[in-house]
Amino acid sequence: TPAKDLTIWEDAQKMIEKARRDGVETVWDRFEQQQPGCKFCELGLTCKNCNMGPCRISLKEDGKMQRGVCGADGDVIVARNFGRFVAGGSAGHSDHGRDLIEVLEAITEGEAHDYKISDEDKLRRVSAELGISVDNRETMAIAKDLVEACFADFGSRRKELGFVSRVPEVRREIWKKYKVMPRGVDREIAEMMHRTHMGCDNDAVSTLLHSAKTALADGWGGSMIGTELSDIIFGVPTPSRSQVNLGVIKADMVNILVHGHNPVVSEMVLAAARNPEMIAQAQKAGAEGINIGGLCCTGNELLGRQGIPMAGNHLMTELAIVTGAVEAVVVDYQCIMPSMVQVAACYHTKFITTADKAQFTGATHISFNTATAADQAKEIIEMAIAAYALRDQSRVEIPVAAVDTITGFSNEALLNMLGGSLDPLLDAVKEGSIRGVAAIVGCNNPKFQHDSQNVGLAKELIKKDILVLATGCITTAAGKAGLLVPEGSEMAGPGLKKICSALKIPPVLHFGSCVDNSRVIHLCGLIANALGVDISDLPVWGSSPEWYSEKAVAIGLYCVASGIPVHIGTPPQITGSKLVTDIALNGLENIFGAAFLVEPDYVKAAEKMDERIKLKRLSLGL
Ligand code: BF8
Repeated sequence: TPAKDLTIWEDAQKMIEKARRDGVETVWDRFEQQQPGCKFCELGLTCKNCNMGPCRISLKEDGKMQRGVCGADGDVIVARNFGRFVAGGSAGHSDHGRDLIEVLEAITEGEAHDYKISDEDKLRRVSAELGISVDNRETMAIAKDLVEACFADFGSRRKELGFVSRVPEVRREIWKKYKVMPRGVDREIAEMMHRTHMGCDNDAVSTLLHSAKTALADGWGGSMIGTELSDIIFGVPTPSRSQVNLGVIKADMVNILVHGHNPVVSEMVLAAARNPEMIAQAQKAGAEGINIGGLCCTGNELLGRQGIPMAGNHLMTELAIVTGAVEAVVVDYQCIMPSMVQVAACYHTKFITTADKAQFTGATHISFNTATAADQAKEIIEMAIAAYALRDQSRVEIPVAAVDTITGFSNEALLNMLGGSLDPLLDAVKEGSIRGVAAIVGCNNPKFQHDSQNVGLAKELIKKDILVLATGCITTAAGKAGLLVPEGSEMAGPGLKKICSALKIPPVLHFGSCVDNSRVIHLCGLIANALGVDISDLPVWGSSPEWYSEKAVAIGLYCVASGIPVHIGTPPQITGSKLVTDIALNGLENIFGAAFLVEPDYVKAAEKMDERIKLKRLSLGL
């Protein structure tokens, strides 16, 4: 397949061609090798939950293979598989959130000298929200209570999660009615595993409702804790200028790319790279200095808080190494292709893992520990500097020049920009300059031409005066397309263009990493409360056109259960069950006032999203 059919970007096309010349296998090669996929799996009709099987259910109605050995039918099997998929995604986000509680705990115990509380105001604000007394109390005493409150949200001691207080009352009533009020984060995930063990929840509807509950525990629990504690420890994102694409890799520098999700490692690597002693070492090795670039969501964390440029999104991660100019890729966890080890081995690149729960055979592992973080980060930088000496400059190709962006929005930054109140935003929505808001969650999937849907949908939506919030891997795509600078509003409709010019903001606002979709649901809660309505009454959408991960489905489901309809470009593996598919596309609307829309064509998707926005505006009397 010609590279131009695989991706819309010049930097990616050139690197795919170079990979082919260099004999490097990429995600697209492996995708092709996997075709055709297994139909039973695609439909969700395989079950491997016990050893009487594995089983598969036939769609032919000839009486054979209509049930697994245990007797489960296709609906039950599809629902069980989907439930475990959601549990996997929720576990990923939430375990990330828990890691931040542990860092905050270590700070309060004086065991993490390299970390600090960067935003005391936010610590106090969030703690007060969770019912912790903050008046006349020392910062560390409050932080200790916050640590306990957050840990409690993971167990089964509480009746409901702390941040559920941010959810409009009417929505909470719906959750109570359908028994999906999330309790402990770990509890819902463990219960999902229990329910889907052979012989437990054998009713698709019941399993799906618990899937929603598990996802809500992620969104309003694990993810929200992850976001809020990251802000407290590393600072609340504020808009700043930066750059994106493979052009952020510099031929004359020691290039280190951070990849994964948790800022706990990448922030330390960044701090070490700024250390004059390290820079001097790099210069001694013949480089101009040390350059840090981001990949995927930990890239988003650094981009939002520190303005560190973004080298690429999910499908760019292998290609970044193919430039031949990357000394080290430092990873923590999630969305890191195991193939990175093999790609790195084709060049002089060190592939360094840091999380004991995400180890890769063939990688250099540094068991990262908050007590020794700065020293370990220094060790990583030294490895990269040593690798620089091994770089073969004749194999270096940096395909394009970097593109400018303004990134790092957050609810706080937004409020600040609006002068401290949501009113100007609400007024813009009321008068129709901004007709609605859509949050696009990144991801790439080789099932689509890379980023074609992400960019296409964002452009269609802003044309219709729908403000776009970008999280995760769409950030890089939007940046490359010129949508993350105020001038990008030239591509927007007249209303949105007017607002963007007045506020000097881009038509697509970078709202952080995937965990930061908690900012999006929080914002929706704030807007709904300000208008005195439910979240499902708002002219809002979530979308993940090129989604691939379990986490993306967890996000989609917690948005839907919170009242935000969600567009996805491909269905999850549920289409083998008419019942489950119908619930996802329609039934959820009756329960939560929002459901999924599956539409692989971004133009049609934007039209359908727009239709609903029109209806919602009408019912709000706008
Ligand atoms: O959490 S957008 S490909 S990197 S899953 Fe992964 Fe998707 Fe990127 Fe971040 Ni989110």
